[in-house]
Amino acid sequence: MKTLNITLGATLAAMSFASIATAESWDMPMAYSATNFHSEMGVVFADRVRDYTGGDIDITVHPGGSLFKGGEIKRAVQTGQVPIGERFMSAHANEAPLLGWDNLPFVATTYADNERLWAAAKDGVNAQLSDLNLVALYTCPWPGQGFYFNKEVTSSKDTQGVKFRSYNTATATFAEGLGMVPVQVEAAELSQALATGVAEAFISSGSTGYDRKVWEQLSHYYKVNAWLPRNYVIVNKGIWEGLSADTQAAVQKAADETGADCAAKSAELANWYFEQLEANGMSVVDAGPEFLAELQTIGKKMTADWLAATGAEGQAILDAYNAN
Ligand code: PCA
Repeated sequence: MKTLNITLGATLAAMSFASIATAESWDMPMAYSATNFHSEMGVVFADRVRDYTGGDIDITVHPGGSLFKGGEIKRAVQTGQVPIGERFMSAHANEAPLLGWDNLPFVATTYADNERLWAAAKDGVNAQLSDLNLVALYTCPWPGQGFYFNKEVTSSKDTQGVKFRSYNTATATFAEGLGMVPVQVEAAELSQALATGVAEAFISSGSTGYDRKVWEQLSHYYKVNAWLPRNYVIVNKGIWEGLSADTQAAVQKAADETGADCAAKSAELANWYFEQLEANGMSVVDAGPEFLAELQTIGKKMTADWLAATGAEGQAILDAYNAN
């Protein structure tokens, strides 16, 4: 009996040594505030990964650009400074144009259409990410994009010279088309940019306006629903490929479930955000016909620019989307 106990004890010690040896702690920088649904879902993802890998991968989420700023997260993951991180996908379209698939105005304006467009874009996007030493685990859409201003706007005659916070090159193009002056600012720094006058307008969902309490400076939100851009959780390709097939499957299961939950949460919250903006004194209305017509004209140019940058690959995505 004693021998058996000793053997058993030694086996348990070896087993726990083995699990300590393979357990990994991963820091996961995220760009948006801790209470934003993307960040909350990042924590759900981390919990699921811990659960499904039996504790082998222990992810700590760092929201709000606290570990790396939004603009630094992709490079940090690419270079392995951190194994995993979350970022706004179309912010990287200047480097890899296909990643702007979700930033095409008025092409996919519902969650269902955004999902269909992603289905058409996914393989090409994943191939570009692989070239960048990245693997996407899940993506999650923001609610539809509209315009924030500090005054009533009925057409581009009201927007000339306005300092406009953009979040990628495509939104800078939009701003220029409206005679505005773009300045790129991370969401985490948006309140400060508005308070100091660096920016006085921007395009985003109700979500970011709510997170940043923009009613303190701004008065009008114009619903446009121009597109539903996505965040993605990306992992360093070398680190990913170093995981066992079982661990990869467990992490991917966590990712698939979290991506679906996150999209559902986004849809559920979309109107709630508008209610909060209104409750805090903002006017939240549909963009007027003149303004909308101008946005549609600029939008066509933005899609043409994207097709020029992505060539046959971009066209194939749109063709596949339109054929469905
Ligand atoms: N909020 C993010 C990106 C899209 C959105 O709705 C932002 O404004 O930075």
